[in-house]
Amino acid sequence: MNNFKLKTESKLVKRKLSDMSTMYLDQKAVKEVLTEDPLIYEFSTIKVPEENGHLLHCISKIYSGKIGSEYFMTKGHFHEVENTAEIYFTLKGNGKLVMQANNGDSKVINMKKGSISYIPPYWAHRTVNTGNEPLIFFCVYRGDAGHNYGIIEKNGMKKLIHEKNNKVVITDNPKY
Ligand code: S6P
Ligand code: ZN
Repeated sequence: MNNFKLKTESKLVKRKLSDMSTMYLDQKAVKEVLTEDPLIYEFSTIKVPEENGHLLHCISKIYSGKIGSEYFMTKGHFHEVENTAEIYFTLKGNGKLVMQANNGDSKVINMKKGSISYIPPYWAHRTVNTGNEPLIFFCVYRGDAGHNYGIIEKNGMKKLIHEKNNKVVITDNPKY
C-alpha cells in the first residue's frame, strides 16, 4: 500500500573521537587527541520507513586526519539483516573501503571521486579517509537492513589503514 508521505525530513549523525575511542590501535595517541575530541565523520539520511521495499540512503563525510598513524575512519558494521548488499558512490576525496566477511575473509578497495563500490551481502564495511580533504560518498541499501556494530566495536576490523613514510599501508590488526 502506498502510504509514504513524500517529505524530506533528514537526520544528521556526528561521530567524534570520544564516540569510538577504543577502535583506534594507538591508545596513547587517542588519549592525547581526546583533549580536543575532533569530529571524525558525519552522515545524513533522508528519513524513510525502515521496511523492506524502501531504500535507505545517505551522504557520509569523513574528515581528513589521523590518530597516531591510523587514518580517520568510520566505526564499521555488519547489517542486522545479514544478506544486505550496499552501494557506495564516491563524490569527493580518496580513501579505502575495508570489508570483512563473517567467515574471516577480508578485502580492501580504493575509493576515489566517481568510483562505485559494491558491498556484497554478509560483509562488514568501514570507510577510511587516506587523503588531505574530506572523503564524501553516497550510499544506498535496503530499508530494513539495520546495523550491527557488536563484533567490530569490540575487536575492530582485521585490516587497519595507516600512514608510514608518507605512504598508505595496510596492516593486520593484532587483536585478531
Ligand atoms: C550505512 C552505511 C553508511 C554508514 C556511515 C557511517 O549502512 O554503511 O551510511 O552508516 O558511513 O558508518 P558507521 O559504521 O558509523 O555506521
Ligand atoms: Zn552499511
